[in-house]
Order: sequence, then structure tokens, then C-alpha cells
Amino acid sequence: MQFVSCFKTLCSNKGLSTAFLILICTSVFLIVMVSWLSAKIGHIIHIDRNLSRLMNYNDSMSISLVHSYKDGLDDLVAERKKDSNRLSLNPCPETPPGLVGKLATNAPNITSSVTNDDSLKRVMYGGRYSPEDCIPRGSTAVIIPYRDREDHLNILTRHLHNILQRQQLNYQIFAIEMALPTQFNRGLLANIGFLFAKETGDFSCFVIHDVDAIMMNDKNLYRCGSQPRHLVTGSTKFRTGNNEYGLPYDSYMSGVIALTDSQYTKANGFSNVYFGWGGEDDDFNIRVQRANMKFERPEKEIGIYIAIPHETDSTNQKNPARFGILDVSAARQWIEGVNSFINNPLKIKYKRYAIEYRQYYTWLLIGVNEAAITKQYENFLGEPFAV
Ligand code: UD2
Ligand code: MN
Repeated sequence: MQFVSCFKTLCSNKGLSTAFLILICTSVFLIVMVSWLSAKIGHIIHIDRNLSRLMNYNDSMSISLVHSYKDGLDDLVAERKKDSNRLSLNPCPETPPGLVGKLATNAPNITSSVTNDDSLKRVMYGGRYSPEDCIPRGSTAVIIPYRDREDHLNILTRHLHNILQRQQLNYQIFAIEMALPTQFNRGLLANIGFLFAKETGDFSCFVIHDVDAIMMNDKNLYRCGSQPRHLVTGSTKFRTGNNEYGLPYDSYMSGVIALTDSQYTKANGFSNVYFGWGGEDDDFNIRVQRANMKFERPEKEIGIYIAIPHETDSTNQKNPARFGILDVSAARQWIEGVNSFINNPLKIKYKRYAIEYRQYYTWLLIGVNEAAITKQYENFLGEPFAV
């Protein structure tokens, strides 16, 4: 009633109704302006981020983007440690009790069996997790050399959080991305990821992981052994003679491997000179053998992976020089590898453009100069590069 009489007074008084109209118009104008401005600012930030991704590497360029939630993350981890002391927890059992074995997961329906639980709610910023009810037997860094496969990364990280929590591991997932326009270099990104993970946490096992490899059996434990481990025994990409999932050749060590700090360091990590697709995996196998180690695999049915189908990436073209580079793998093993980023006369320069502790993984954006690296090692690149 009061509202009606108020409205009548407003209509009968010309001055008042004009003022009211102006007030309404100004408010609407202000609301429109504020929403337009915030959309614009969001857009500018987005463009700025994309630009920084597209910037060419330049020696004099400083790191332009560093977002860090690390302080918060450290607090959480410290808190969890205090909790486990207070609750005097027991070590987690040797065989995790919640494993189900072969997953009800198939290629067109990859996420169905992994999204219906609370595992994602338990993940800490940076894609990190530690069991709440027991002391984990191992601490694993999952390192994914990565570029521009966001849909694969989303599937893989959700899948891993689900399974690695069932495996009662302390773990963290890292996506190491190479800034454009440089050709992709999987080995170099693995090395940088390994060093960064060591800087970030106390890991007993380092798993170098393709972004499109989805494990089909949760008994495939992401732990290390007394020898380097190739966790893949078969992939939906390859069929054997009797039409089972298999591997293309016996010395094939691609997709997912697990090594301790000392095993990785003893082999001197991956070679850094394979730009584009291919070669770095066979080279790494040679390195492991020359360092007197041998890859081991889990049982056949445990190590089957789904390979998410994909096209060839435009910035990861087949490297035509890869066979020549592979020929002189032995000559390069001790002069370039993971030691190229530490103390080394032929040290490789790189930039960390960004570090983000994202919700389900830690993301690193790396810039390198392909021409400079190739020049540095020109005498160690085999026939196609010989002058
Ligand atoms: C095979 C190997 C892989 C590697 C590669 C040769 C298998 C299961 N995997 O993969 O381990 O030796 O041959 O280099 O056989 N990536 C991106 N964005 C890109 C390009 C590559 O994220 O633009 C990453 C991603 O993690 C991917 C991996 O690099 O899984 C390997 O690249 P690929 O998937 O294009 O090559 P593919 O499937 O032949
Ligand atoms: Mn692939």
C-alpha cells in the first residue's frame, strides 16, 4: 500500500519524477559501463597472456609472468606433515587396498569411470596430494612434456588424480610447456621438468608421461624400482600378430617411464638436441644401457594404455635429422643431457616465462632458442648436420 501511494506522489510531482528517471538512467548506464569495462580488462589480460606465449625467445628478455601460489602450497604441505606426526600414522600398506585392477574404461569413453568420486576435491593447488590416513611409501613427480593439448591434459590429470590417490602415493603433477614458436622438444622439457620437480619437492620417483597415454589398470603402480621402469606393455596404438595390444619393437621405451633421481642422473637424462618429433626416446634407451642399467616392465596385462588418437602437431614435425643425431648418441651422452642446465661449459640457456600452481597441476612455460642450441652442439649432431 505504502509503495502504491509513494508511486502516486512520484507521478503527480513532475520534478520528482524527472529526478527519479535520471536516477534510473544513470544506474543503468553505470551498470552497462562496469560490465563492459570488466569484460574489456579480462580480454586485455587474456591477450597479454597469449602474446607472452607467442613472443620469440630473446636473451635480454626478462621473465614477464610469474604467478605463484607456492607459499600457500607449502603451508598446506607443512600442515599435513604436522597432522601425520600428531596422529602418529602407520606406513601405507605395501599393496594399496583400494585398487580395482582393470578399469571399466575404453577409448571413446575415457573419463566415465574416474569422475564419480571425490578425488578431485582432495587435490591441493599445483596438482598435489598426500594420503590422509597413512604415511606414503613413495613420493612421485609426474612430468608431462606439453604444448597445446588442453583436452588431453584435462582427461589425463583427472584420471591420474583418481588412480594415484587409490595407489596411496604422495604425488604432484607437472605440465612443462614449450613457448612458441620453437619446435617441440620432448627430451629437453623432461630434463627441465625433472630439475624443477627436484627444486619443488622431495620426490623419490620421476615419471615422464605422454599427455595422451591413459593407463587402463590401476595396479600399474607409479613407483620406481631398482632399475628404470617402462610402465607400458601395450598400447591401443599398436596391435601384435595375434591382435593383442602390444609394442612396436622390444627396445621401445616411449610413453611412460619411471626413474629415481639417481637413475635419471646416472643416464644424464634425455638428450636436448631433438627438436620436433622422434628419436629422443630411442636415444634415452641407449643412455640407460650405457649407464649400465636396463628398463623393466610390469606384467603384460597391467601395463596396457589407451593412446588418445590425435593428428600430427604443426610445431612438432617429424625431425628428418633424427637418425643422424641418434648415430652419435654415445658421443654426446656425457656432454649434454640433464647436466646441460647445471654446471657445464656448454650450458644450455632457457627462460622460465611462467610458473602457475593451477588447480590440478603445476604449469611451467619454458623458452629456448633452437638455433643457439643446435649451434652449441653442431659437432655432435651426426651426418645431416656435418658441414
Ligand atoms: C611417440 C611416443 C612419445 C615420443 C614421440 C616422439 C608413444 C606412446 N609415445 O608419441 O613418447 O617418443 O613418439 O617424439 O609411442 N606433445 C604435446 N604437444 C605437442 C607435441 C607433443 O603436448 O604439440 C607431447 C605430449 O605429451 C605427447 C608427447 O609430447 O604425448 C609425444 O608427442 P606425440 O603424441 O605427438 O607423438 P606420438 O604419439 O607419436
Ligand atoms: Mn601421442
